[in-house]
Amino acid sequence: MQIAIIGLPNSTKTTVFNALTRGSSETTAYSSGKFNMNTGTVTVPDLRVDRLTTMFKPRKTAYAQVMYADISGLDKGVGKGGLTGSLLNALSESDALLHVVRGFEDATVPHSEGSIDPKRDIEIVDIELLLSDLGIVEKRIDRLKSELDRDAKKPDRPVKETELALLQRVQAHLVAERPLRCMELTTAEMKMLRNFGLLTLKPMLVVLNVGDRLPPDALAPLAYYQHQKTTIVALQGRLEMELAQMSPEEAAEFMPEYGITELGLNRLISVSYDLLGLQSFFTVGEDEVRAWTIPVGATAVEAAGVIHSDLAKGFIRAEVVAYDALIAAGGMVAASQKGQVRLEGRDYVVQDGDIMNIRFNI
Ligand SMILES: Nc1nc2c(ncn2[C@@H]2O[C@H](COP(=O)(O)OP(=O)(O)OP(=O)(O)O)[C@@H](O)[C@H]2O)c(=O)[nH]1
Ligand SMILES: [Mg+2]
Repeated sequence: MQIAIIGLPNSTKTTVFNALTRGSSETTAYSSGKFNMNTGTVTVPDLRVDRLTTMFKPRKTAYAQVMYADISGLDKGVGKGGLTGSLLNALSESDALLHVVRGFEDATVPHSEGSIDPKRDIEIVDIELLLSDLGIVEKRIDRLKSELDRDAKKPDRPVKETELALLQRVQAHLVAERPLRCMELTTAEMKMLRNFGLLTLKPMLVVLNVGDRLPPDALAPLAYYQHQKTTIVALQGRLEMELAQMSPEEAAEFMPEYGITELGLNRLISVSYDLLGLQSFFTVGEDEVRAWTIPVGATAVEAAGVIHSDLAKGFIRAEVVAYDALIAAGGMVAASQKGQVRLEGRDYVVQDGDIMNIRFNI
């Protein structure tokens, strides 16, 4: 799972990336404008994993992880012929976009548009993404049309006609400047569009870097931005980066000084996890307590496959107990005595927080 960080030059993308990944990539007041990509893996904090660790005292604890990619070089104008090359590839291959917008004044940090205006900046990048999608869709429409003209009697004609009709709907949606994630699509249509790597179809999270002070109404100017599946989070970028680069003890000491009780980036990480439509199930034992990532709707056999392909191949049954039931019972044996541990088959739809033990045979 990869989330690509995008935004105008100098919009503080690398700062947010460093905050998320506890990294120390160079942040500069002058944008290089060149394409470059850095990736980092982020642990998803989860109180449930902490409580399971207390309960089972395993030798090892493993949290869910998400990869973030810091991408530079997305500038107004590069999209005149659509985003191209390595930049477009990197964006199309990601599962979601994290769009960083600058919302603070600082005379020492130049702004590519010459003034601070988050609403305008969001629109510049949004239009860029829309144009890129429109370019891809129109190229495909032209091609389908000429194929349909040429081979009037080919057996795959109905399939192509269906695709053409869908793409024309998609085109109209984009021309109306609406991102594709707001479009009503059936599962079959989603599948048809999946291979195009369309950018506005991806879930998007907007991060407003409010700078060194967090006003209580920080998000008010962006209230209009209510696209479906878009969440806006305010973050004190540089402060969060600096705290993330400290040891947890040091950070805990500094946080009261800045009047914050919880790292903003922890919330940001959880929000992006939800945004991706992801959820966790857990495996527990003396050896390891571990969170595994699956999409919402995944079945028991799919979940088994995330652990190891052999578990999916030789799947017999899953022993399942809900997180809350296990905590309430106080332990596995007690949960079992209360009849809370169920046996489920391969098609069981896994629920967020299920604790699973896969029985298999190979
Ligand atoms: N005052 C202030 N400055 C910040 C804050 N966050 C980032 N900056 C500064 O903004 C400048 C740009 O930050 P970067 O993170 O390098 O921006 P970027 O979007 O990665 O830039 P490019 O990759 O070059 O396009 C740097 O000089 C940062 O120190 C903040 O919260 N407050
Ligand atoms: Mg950068």
